[in-house]
Amino acid sequence: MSTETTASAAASGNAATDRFRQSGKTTSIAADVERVNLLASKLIKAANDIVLEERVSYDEFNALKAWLIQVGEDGEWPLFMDVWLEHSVEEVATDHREGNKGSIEGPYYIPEAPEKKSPAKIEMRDDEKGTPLLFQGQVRSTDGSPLSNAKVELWHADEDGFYSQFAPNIPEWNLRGSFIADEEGNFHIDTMQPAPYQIPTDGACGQLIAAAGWHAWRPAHLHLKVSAPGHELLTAQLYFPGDAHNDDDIATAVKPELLLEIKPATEGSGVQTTYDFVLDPE
Ligand code: MBD
Ligand code: FE
Repeated sequence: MSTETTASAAASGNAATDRFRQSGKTTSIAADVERVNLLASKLIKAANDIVLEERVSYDEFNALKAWLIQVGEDGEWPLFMDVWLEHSVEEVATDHREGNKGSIEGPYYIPEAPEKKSPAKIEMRDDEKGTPLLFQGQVRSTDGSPLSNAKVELWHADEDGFYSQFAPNIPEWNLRGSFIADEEGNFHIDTMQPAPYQIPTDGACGQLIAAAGWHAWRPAHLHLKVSAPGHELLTAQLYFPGDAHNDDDIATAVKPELLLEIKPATEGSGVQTTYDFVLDPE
């Protein structure tokens, strides 16, 4: 198979790296000398403490150097950062909230997905594989008032665990959409149940996972960004009961409040779930 037809760590990693560079999130903090001094000094001290405590050898030092070089070559810094660090950043950023718990964004969000008015079906292939999933609910403020015309952005992997725009041969906006709720904040989205997701095993992050004897799995998940005027943007993930990796997500991004309740569909085949979001006023 050619590299054009096979998902590879370097292809998805480099796509995520390009996306990040274009995302507008790369604003410099270099003007804040004191803060950079504090954070960089602490990081370097933590690394030196490990070397001294664990008596790290030259072989280990050079293995790390080679591995760090490879992370860059595979474009896997976004993956590494989001899998092993973002959950703590998310915790700090949202611990003041009274409304909905959120979770990490991860490396595969794309802004400005096609907008549709709810009720709607997400973009998918005619022969999209999997179990149809009706995802519905209401968006409210912390005082209980419905947020009319709230926006629910949804993106997730397909039945094979691949994300459009990061794996080859998937239509551009497949399983990605931006849905406008009704006047009562209600949304109704027809999609397909995603599969559990294994982070790429053939790149530098996969090499670390194998070398350390870890596993590469994230439980099946829906990614969401929920927004309404005057309210804080909620970035979240929702999970499916019974998934083998809900308790040992490689990205440490599962919270009990984010577990869905899944029922058989009342119309047609597949399953359905209702999940209400509560946004904090700004
Ligand atoms: C994903 O789909 C994801 O959500 C995260 C956090 C990391 C890698 C792949
Ligand atoms: Fe994901």
